[in-house]
Amino acid sequence: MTAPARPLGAAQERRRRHRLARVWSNRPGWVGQLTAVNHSTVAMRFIVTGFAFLLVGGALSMFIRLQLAWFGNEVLDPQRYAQFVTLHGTTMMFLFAVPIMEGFAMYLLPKMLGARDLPFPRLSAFGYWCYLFGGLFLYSSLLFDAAPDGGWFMYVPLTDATFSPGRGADFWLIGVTFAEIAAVTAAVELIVAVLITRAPGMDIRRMPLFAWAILVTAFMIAFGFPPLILASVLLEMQRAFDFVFFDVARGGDPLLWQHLFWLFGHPEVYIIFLPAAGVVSMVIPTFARRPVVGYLWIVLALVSTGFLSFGLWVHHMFAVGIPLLALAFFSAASMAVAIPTGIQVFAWIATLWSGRPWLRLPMLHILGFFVVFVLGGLTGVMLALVPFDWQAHDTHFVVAHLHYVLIGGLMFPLFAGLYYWLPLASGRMPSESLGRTAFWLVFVGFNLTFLPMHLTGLLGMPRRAHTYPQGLGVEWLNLLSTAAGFVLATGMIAILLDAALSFRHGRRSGRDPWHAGTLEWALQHPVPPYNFASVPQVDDRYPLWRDPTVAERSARADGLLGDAAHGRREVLGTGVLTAAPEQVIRVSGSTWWPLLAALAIAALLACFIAKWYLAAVLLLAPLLAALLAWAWTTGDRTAPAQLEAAPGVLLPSQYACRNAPGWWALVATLLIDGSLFASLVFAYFYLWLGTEAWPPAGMAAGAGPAAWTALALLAACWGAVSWSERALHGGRATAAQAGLGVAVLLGGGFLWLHLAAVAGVAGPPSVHAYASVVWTLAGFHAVHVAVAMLLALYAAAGLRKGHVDAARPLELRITAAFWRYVVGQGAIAWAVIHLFPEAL
Ligand SMILES: [Cu+2]
Repeated sequence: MTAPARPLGAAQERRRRHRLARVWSNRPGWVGQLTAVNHSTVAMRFIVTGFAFLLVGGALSMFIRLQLAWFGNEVLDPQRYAQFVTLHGTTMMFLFAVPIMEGFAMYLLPKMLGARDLPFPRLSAFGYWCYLFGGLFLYSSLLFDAAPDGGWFMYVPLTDATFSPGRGADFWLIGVTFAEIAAVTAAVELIVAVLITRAPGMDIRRMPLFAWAILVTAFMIAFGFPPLILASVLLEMQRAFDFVFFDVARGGDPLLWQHLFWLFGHPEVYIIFLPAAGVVSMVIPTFARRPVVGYLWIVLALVSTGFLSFGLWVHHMFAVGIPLLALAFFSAASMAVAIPTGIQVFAWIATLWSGRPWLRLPMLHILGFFVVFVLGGLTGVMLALVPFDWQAHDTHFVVAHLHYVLIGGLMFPLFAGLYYWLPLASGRMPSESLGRTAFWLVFVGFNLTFLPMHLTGLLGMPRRAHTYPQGLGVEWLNLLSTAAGFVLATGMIAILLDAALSFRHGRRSGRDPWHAGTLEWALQHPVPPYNFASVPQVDDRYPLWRDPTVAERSARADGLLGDAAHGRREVLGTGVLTAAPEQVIRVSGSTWWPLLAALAIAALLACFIAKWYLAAVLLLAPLLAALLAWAWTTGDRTAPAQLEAAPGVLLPSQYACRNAPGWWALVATLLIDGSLFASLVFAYFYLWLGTEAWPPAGMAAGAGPAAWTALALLAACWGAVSWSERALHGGRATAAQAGLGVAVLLGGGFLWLHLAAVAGVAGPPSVHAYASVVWTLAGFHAVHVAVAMLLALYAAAGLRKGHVDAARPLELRITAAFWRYVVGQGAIAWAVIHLFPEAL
C-alpha cells in the first residue's frame, strides 16, 4: 500500500506542512502549557521533572553521607536520618528511575516506530500530572513536619498506626500510589503504541530493540505494580479505618506486606534495567557501525527476564524464616536470571568486537555501564547464595550491591541515551570536552563511593542506621565514601548542565550526526510537533542504512497521512504482527480534562490525608464529571467509518476497526486489574494459611439464599450485554440500549443483595482479618460493578446520539467485554467468600 508519488510545487508543499504544524502544535502561552497532550511535550516534562527529582534525591543522599562521614557525627539526628533515607530511596525509585524511563519511552517510541503520536495523548498528560502531584504530596510532608521515616520499603509493623502514629506513613502511601498512576497509564499507552502504531512494514522482526525492551517492561509494570498498589491501599485502610491485614493479634500477618512489596520490588529492578538495556542495544550498533549481533537472542533474553524476575521476590526475604525448599528454589532462580542478562552482555560485546567501534560521549557511558553493571551482577550472584545473604543481610554490602546494579544498570545507559538522542530534541550537539570531564567525575566518584561499602558491610556496618559501632575499622572507608560522593554529585550536575546548555550554546548538528540506522534519525532536528511529514515505509531493522532516501521521503508530505486535510490529529494504525496499514486513529488535541481530572484526585487525596472523609467522598462527584467529560470528548466520536489516509487510500477509522486502540487499552487495563485482583485473592489465602480458625468462630460465611440470588443476577448481566451486542449487530440500536439498561438494573440488584449478604456473614471489618479481607474483596468487586454500570450508561448515550452503530460498534464492544470480565471476577470473589470457608 504505497501512495502514488506526485511531485508537488514548493508552495503547495509549504502549505501542507503549515497545515500539519498548525494541527499538531500546542496552543501558545500558559494555556498551551497546561493543556498540551502531544507526546514530545509530555515526555519532555517527565524527563525534566525526573531529573529535578534526581537532584533533590541526590541532595538528600549528600546529607546521609555527611552524617556517616565520621563516627558520632550529628548532622542528622536518628529521626531525620530515617526520614532522609526514606525520602531518598522513595524519590530515586518512584519519582526518578521509573518516570524518567517512561519519559524516554514516550519521547522516543513514536519516533522510532514512525508514528505521529502515542495512541492516548490525554492519558500521558494525565499520568504526568498524577506523577507531579504525587511527588509534591510526598515532599509536602516536610512542610507539616510529617516526613515518612519507615524506609522506602515501608515494612509493617514499623509503619502501622501503633509505631508510626503521625501522618508520615499516610503521606508516603497516598503520595506514592498517586504518582504510580503514571506508571500504570504509561504501561497501557506504551503497550498499545508498540502493538498497533508501527510504521507500515515494521513487522515484529524489524522492531527496534528499544521498543522490545519497552514492551516487555510495560507488561512487567502491568503485573508488578498492582501488588504494591494493593499493599499500599490495604495498609492505608488499616491505618485510617482500622481494618486488619497486618496485625497479628487479630489474625493478620506483617509478612503479607513483605510478600506483596517484593512481588513488586524485585521485578522493579528489571523494570528499571530493561529499558536501559534497550538504550544500550540502540547505542552500541551505531557506534560499532554495524547491525546488532544476536537480535533474536536479545529479544528472547528480554522476554525471559520479564518472566523470571517474577519468581525471585523471596530472595529479599531469605532472612525472615522461609521453608528450606523455598530457599533453595528462590536461590536457584535468583542465579538463573543472570543467564539472560549475560546473553545480552555477550551480544553487545560481539557487536563491538565485529564492528569498527567509534568512541564518542555516549559510548563512554556505555563502557562505564559495562564495568559497573557487571560488578553489581557479580555481587548479586553472591547474594543469591542463601548462607552469604544471611551473613551480609542488612549491611552496607547490600547497599553497595543495590547501587552498583541501579546506578550501573540505569544511570550510565541513561546518560548514554541522553547524549545520544539530545540532537533530536535540541538540534545541537553536547560539548564533548565538558561531557568527558563529567563522565570521569561520575565514574571515579561512583566507584570510590560504593566500592568501599562492600568492605564496610562485610566488616559489619549495618545499613539504615544513622551511625555505626566504634572500632569496626570502617572510619576512613566512610570518610572516603563521603568525599567521593561529592565528586559523583558534581559530575552528575555537570552532565545535566551540559545537556541543558547545549540547547542554547551547542554546535548545530546536521541530520543524523552519529550516522545511526534507525527511524528516529530520519526526522528533522529539532523534531517538528508532528514528527514525520508523512508516515514512512520500513523494510529493514536499520532502514536508514539500507535506504538513505527514507529520510527524504518521509520529510515530503505526499505519503500516508501526508496532509492534515481533515484538520484532526491522525495516527496510522497497523497490524499487530505484520504492521500492514489497518486504520486511521484520530487522537486528541490540546485539552484541559487530564489536568482537571488529576486536580480532582489531588483535592480528594488531600482531604483524605487531612481525615476530612466526608469532603473526600463529596469530591468524587467532580472527579467523575471530569472523567466522563474526558471520555465523551476523546478522539473523534463523530468520525465516519472510513477515512482517507492518502489520496485514494481509504482505511477504517478506529471506531470501525477490530484492532482499535481502545480495545487493546481494555486488554492491557484488564491485565493490570486482574493482577490487582489476584494479589487480593493471594492476600486472602496467605492470611488463611497463617490463621488457625478461618473463618474464626462466630463468623460463618456460608452461601445463603441472598448470596445465591445475587450470583444469579450477576450472571444474568452477561446475557444482557451479549444480547445488546447482538441487537446492535442486527442494526437495532434501540434494542441494544434496552439490553444495556437491563444490565444496569441487574447490576444494581446484585450490589444491593450481595453487600447485604456479606454484611450478614462477615460482621464489622475491624474485628478480624477474615472480615476485613472478605469486605475488601466484596468492595473491590462492587466498585467494578459500579464502573461497569457507568460504562453501560455511557455506551447507551453513544447509541442514542448515533456515535455507536452497527458499523462503528467499538464502544459497545468494550463495554460488553468489561461486563464479562466483571462477571468472571465476581464469580471468583463470590466463590472465595461464600464457598471456600464451607469447603474447609
Ligand atoms: Cu531482587
